[in-house]
Amino acid sequence: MKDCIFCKIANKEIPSKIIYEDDTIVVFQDIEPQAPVHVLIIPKQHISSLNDIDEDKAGIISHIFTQIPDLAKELGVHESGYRVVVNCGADGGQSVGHLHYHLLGGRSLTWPPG
Ligand code: DGP
Repeated sequence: MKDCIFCKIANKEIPSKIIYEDDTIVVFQDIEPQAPVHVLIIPKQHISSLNDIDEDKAGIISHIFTQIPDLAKELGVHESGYRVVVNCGADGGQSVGHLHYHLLGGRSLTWPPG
C-alpha cells in the first residue's frame, strides 16, 4: 500500500535490518528496541491491524506463528523465554498501520504491561 512504511520495508524501498524473509513474511529489527532482542514480524500483504484478520488471512497468521519458534532459536531466546505482542488501535498503542508482531526477549520482561 502506498505510503505504508512497513510495505516499503517489505518492498525494500526503505532500508531495514532484515533477519528473515520468505514469500509471505519479513522479519526485521525494530528501530526503537525495547529489549535486547526486539524484532518485528510482518506479513508482506498489507493488513492494517488485528481488526482486519478474517478466515482469508488465517494462513498468513498461522505461518507467522509457525515461524516464531525457529526465529526465537535464531535470536537466542528460545530457552530463556520471550514475548510476542500485537498492539491494535490507539488504546492498544499501535503506531504503524500495518499488522506487526513484536518479538521481545533477552531480559526479564515485566508483567502486567503499563
Ligand atoms: P507499534 O507501536 O506496535 O505500532 O510498533 C511500531 C514499531 O515499529 C515501533 O516499535 C517502532 C517500529 N518502527 C517504526 N518505524 C520503523 C522503521 O522505519 N523501521 C523499523 N525498523 N522499525 C520501525
